[in-house]
Amino acid sequence: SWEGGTRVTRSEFVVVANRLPVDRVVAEDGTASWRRSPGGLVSAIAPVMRSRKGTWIGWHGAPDEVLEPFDEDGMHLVPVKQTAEEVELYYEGFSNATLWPLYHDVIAPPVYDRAMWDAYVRVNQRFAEAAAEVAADGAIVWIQDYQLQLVPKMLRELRPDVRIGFFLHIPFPPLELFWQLPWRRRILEGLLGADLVGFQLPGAASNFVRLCRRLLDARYLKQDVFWDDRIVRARAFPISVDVHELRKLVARPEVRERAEEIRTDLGDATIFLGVDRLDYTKGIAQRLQAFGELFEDGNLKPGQAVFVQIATPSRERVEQYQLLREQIEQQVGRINGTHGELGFPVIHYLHTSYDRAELAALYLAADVMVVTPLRDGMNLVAKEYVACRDDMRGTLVLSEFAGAAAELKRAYQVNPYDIDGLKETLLTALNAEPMEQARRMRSMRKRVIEHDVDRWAHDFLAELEQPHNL
Ligand code: GDG
Repeated sequence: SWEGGTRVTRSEFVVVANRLPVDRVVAEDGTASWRRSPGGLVSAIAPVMRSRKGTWIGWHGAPDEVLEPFDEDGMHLVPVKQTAEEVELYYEGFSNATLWPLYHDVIAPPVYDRAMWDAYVRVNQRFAEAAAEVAADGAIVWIQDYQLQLVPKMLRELRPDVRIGFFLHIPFPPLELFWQLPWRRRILEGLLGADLVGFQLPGAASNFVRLCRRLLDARYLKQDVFWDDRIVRARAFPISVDVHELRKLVARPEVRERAEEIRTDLGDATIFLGVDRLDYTKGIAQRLQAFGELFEDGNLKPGQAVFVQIATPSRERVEQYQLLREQIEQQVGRINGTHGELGFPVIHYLHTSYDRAELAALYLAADVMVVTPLRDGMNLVAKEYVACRDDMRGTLVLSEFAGAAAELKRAYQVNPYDIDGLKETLLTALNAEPMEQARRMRSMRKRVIEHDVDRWAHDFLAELEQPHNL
C-alpha cells in the first residue's frame, strides 16, 4: 500500500526489539554493509521471519541517523531513529540504569529520573507507531524485552485488530521491589496491552499476576489476568540456545584444534572458564574471590590451575559499569600479584569480545565452566557450554539465581553469595570423576537438546496464536 507517498510493506508477522538483528560493518575501503548479529534470539526468529515474510523493527545502532527500511538476509528491516540524547536517557538511562538494576534484585541502586522516564515514553511511542504502520490487518506482533514495556498498550490503542505478544528476557521482580518504581502503574498497564506476556520462569509470571492484583486491583484466575474486557495471559517460556549451530561449530576440525591449542598455551593446566558481559549481575567478583582463596588455602597451585575470564565490554557509558570494571580489574591484579608466579598468572582476564568459533573452542577447552550470576533471567552461556560438550566431559558450576538452574538440575549448583560454599563447589566440580562428569552432562544435554531456541519461539507463537477470548 501507499501512504503519504512512501511505500509501506505490510506484514503478517512483526518483531519489535530495541536493536535490529544486524550490525553495520565497514570494510577497509570504507564501504558499509550489514551482517546478521550473533546470538540465539536472531537465529531463532530469522527462520520464522523468512517463512512468514516478517518485518523486524528496531534501532540500527547509530544515534541521530535516519535510515529507510531495507531488506537483508531474507528479512524486511525497519530502522527506528534514536537521537544521541535518547540513547543516553532512554537506553543507557531508564533501560539500563533504572529497570535493569530494579529487575535484578537492586544489586546496584536504580536511578529514578523523570527526564529518563519521559524519554522512555517517547521512544516507546515511536516504536509503537512504527509497528502500527507496518502490521497487516490482524497481524501477529511480537515485542521483545524491558526496553519496550509500554509498546503493547500504545500499539493496542493504535491498532486494536493486531495480536500482541511480549517477552521479557530478564527477571520480573517481586512486588516489594517493583513497588519502588515511581511509574510502576504505567509499566504494568503497558504490559497489559499484550494478549500474551512471556517470562523466563513461572515465578516471574506469578510476580506479574500478583502485582496486577495488588496495584491495579485486576481480577485474575491462575495466570490469566482480566483487564479491559480482555484476558491477558502470563506464561513462562524458558529461552534456550541454537543447539544446531553450536553442534556444527564444535564439529569443525579447526575449532577442535583451536581448543587443543588453548590447552597447550595454558600449559595443560586445569581450566576454569567464565564468559560474561561485564555486568554487575554476573557475580564475577564472587567467583574470582573464591578462586583466589583456593590458592591462599593451598588447594590450588599456580601452573596447575588457571581461570580464564572473558568479560565482554558492555554499557560502558553507564556509571555502575565503569565502577565495576575498575573493581574487577583491581581484583584481578591483586589476585595475580599475590598468587601468580613468573610465567604462571592464575587469572587470564580478557576484556574483549570473540567470534562464535573462538567461544566454542574455549567451551571445549574448559574443565570447569563457572556461571555464578547473582540474578539472571536465564543465562545462555550455561546452556551453550552444555550444548558444546558432545564429548561428555567438563563440569558446570551454576548459580541457583540463574533461570537456567530450574532446568539444569545436574549442574553443581551454588549460592554465589556464599564464598565458602562456592570454594567447596569449585573443588568438587574440579575433582569429579569422568564417569560422574558424563552422567551429569548427558542429563543436562538431553534437556538443552530437547528444549532448544526453535522450540522456545515455536511454543511462544503457538500460545499467542491460540484463540483466547472472554
Ligand atoms: C539477557 C539476560 C538471558 C558473550 N560474550 C561473547 C558473546 N557472548 C554471548 C554468549 C551468550 C550471550 O552473549 C549472553 O547471553 P546471557 O544469557 O548469558 O546473558 P545476557 O547478555 O545478560 O542476556 C539473560 C538472555 O538475555 C536471553 O534471554 O538468558 O538472562 O540477561 O549467547 O555466548 N558472543 C560473542 N562474543 C563474545 O565475546 N560472539
